[in-house]
Amino acid sequence: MKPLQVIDSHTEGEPTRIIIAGGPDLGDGDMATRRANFVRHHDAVRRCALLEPRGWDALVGALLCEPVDPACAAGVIFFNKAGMLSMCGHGLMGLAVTLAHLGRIGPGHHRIETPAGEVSFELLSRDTVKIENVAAFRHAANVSVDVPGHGMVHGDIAWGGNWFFLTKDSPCALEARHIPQLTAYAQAIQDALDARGLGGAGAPVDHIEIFGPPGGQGANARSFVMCPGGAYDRSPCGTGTSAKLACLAADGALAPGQTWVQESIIGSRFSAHYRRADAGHIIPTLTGRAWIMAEATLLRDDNDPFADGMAAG
Ligand code: PYC
Repeated sequence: MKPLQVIDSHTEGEPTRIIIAGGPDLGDGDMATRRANFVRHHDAVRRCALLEPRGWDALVGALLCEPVDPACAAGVIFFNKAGMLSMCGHGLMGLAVTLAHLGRIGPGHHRIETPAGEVSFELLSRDTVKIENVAAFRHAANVSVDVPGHGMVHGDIAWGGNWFFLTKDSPCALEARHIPQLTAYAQAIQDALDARGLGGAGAPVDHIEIFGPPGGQGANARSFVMCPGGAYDRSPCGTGTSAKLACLAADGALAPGQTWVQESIIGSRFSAHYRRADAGHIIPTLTGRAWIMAEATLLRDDNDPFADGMAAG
């Protein structure tokens, strides 16, 4: 493995590490094909970049790729400590400020290829990004799941670029001091969903999103999002906010163009709205802020027993 050149950013508190050079050659297929190649042959790159001792629990990774369509600004494959992500809203905002930092784009509209499809964004300033996500939709409403230790939990299953189970049932207030309790609760829901094989369109639901009242003025709701592998999203989660918009749209609770402000568990926010698409789907638009934190080269020594990351990290 070559040294990995990375740029670290955070989006409303949630970190993204983008591999800008030294990553594997995945061929010239579309991003879904390259992701399959990445999983099959190069998972050590994901582990090396994200797991301890070089990374940490919350870190989301991204591999910058040449796009198939040269009119796109880039292609990208997102991943985290547990495996691959189809899309990542906060990561896309981090990618936008990273491309600007590298001088590859200026303010204005740009398109990015992802495994979930093409996403566009507008760089509004050096730290503010508005993204138009892939189509989102609600797959199932008011699903009841028996969660050991918690009883029946009710929620919706929706796609926002990843699969989410969204619930308003919570054992405690959505406050940062309750993060360990919320994580254990979300994991219990995830285990119950897995045990029942509940998912959407043949894929497992692997993100749990819990809702409660907002903590501050001007927001509509606060959310706690647990990502695959058990880390919680410090941002309001772009694909999770998209899934929420799809549920609100399906319930007739939010009109097209109407603003929805979603808070994260640490109080950071995305502002969002949607337009209608075909087949009852919606196209979500999300605005948030991201900042560059570091430029680094990750080195890997074959004699290092943790060269490819620690299994527990
Ligand atoms: O912002 O979509 C998102 C996301 C997914 C996982 C972590 N963040």
